[in-house]
Amino acid sequence: MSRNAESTAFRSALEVIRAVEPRVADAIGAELTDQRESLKLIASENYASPATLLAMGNWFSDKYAEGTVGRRFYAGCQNVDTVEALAAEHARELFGAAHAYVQPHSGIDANLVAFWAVLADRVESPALKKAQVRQVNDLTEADWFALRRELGNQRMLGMSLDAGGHLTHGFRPNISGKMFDQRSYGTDPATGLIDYDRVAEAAREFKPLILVGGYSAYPRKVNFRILREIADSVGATFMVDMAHFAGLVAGKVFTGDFDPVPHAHIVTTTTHKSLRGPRGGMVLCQPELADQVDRGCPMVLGGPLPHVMAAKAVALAEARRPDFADYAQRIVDNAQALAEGLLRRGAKLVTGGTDNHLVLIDVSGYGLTGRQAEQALLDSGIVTNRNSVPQDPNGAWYTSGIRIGTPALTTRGLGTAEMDQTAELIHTVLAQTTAGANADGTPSKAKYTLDPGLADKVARQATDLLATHPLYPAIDLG
Ligand code: DSN
Repeated sequence: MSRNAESTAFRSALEVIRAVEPRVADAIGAELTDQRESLKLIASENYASPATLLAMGNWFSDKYAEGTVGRRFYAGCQNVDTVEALAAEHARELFGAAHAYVQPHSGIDANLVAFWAVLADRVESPALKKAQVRQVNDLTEADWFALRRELGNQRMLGMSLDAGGHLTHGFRPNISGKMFDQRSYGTDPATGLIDYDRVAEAAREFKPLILVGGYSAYPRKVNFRILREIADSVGATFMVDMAHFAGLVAGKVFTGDFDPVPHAHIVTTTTHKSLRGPRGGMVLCQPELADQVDRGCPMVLGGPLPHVMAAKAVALAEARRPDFADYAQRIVDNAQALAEGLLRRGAKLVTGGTDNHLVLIDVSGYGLTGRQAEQALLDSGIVTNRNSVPQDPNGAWYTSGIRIGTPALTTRGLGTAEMDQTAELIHTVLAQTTAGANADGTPSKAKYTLDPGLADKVARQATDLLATHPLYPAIDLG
């Protein structure tokens, strides 16, 4: 496809939008400028391909398609069937999965589908069998009441939030924490690594229905074979949320014990992080859970988003190409170069490095909170997010960490030499930022001082670094 075609497509789209609401067209254009000019180190973000982006902007958005391929509650879904079947096929082939469900709208949706598939399989189905009825509508009021209590009284064991787990793995502010009695496994305070013996001990004591593996801020590989053995030893279903590292699994950087798909009963993911697809979610599972997973809509989802499923099919086809494996390896090479560059300059990193796409800086080493560090970096044109570190004394709002990731910059084509330059920029800003004080003289967790001249200088250096690797080089909006 000619590069000119991409430019024409996006220019024409903006022209059409501008004729109706020019401020939206302007905001879309401004977003491209912002993304082009900022050093994006948010570990969960990426840049989808023009083909993926364009697959979302069309009349598929207008179609209702509740149900599954070939079994819809609406007529006229033959084209939606085509893209949903394609996306599922690409997902199965890419990950070597027995079954793929591509309807979830986001990561939390994917996790809810997975939780309810397990609850339906392990709690609801036996209750229906015991009552000798086929479906919940046939239960007596008393049996239905008892089943609802049982569904709401199940246990989940997942990674603690401050060790890098995710809010949707049973934490109270999220619906998963209101559904499940949750207990967490943390990491070894000395090394920051998962201590599998401690996980096994917690599983033996707590006897969860579901053991959850996966993380959003843990910079190391996880041995899913061991976690599966732990799950089996206590009769738990093993679920892995691979949202952050799905691209590394797809690109065969994580194989064997570190590939969750052959080990877990059920795997969830988003499609827009290291996998580089559209914003959305997906569930992969073993055959025995397939029917329950396919009931995701109407169990927890509304109508599927056919335009996003079309984009998932495109992005998953891209991920099946040989060059995606090279991309995935470069993500990790870049994260390791970034970690080494930071360590060499004296930064303190959780676990002392990384073997995936992310690095967690403990900014207490610079005398800062995560919030102060995040803002100072943003002033300097570097986009990151603050994140808790294990046993964080500053809680989830101020935090003591900065999480940085390389999927997006790797998509732009930056390599290990540029990661060292990036480490220099980050270190310069953090080392030159001073924590501020409240009016009463007590230390502030939010205020800080950074010389604006230095911030501007770093921002210019960041822009220069990015100029060598333009984002969407074929797209000229005029
Ligand atoms: N918001 C995503 C992240 O940044 O990790 C996960 O929900």
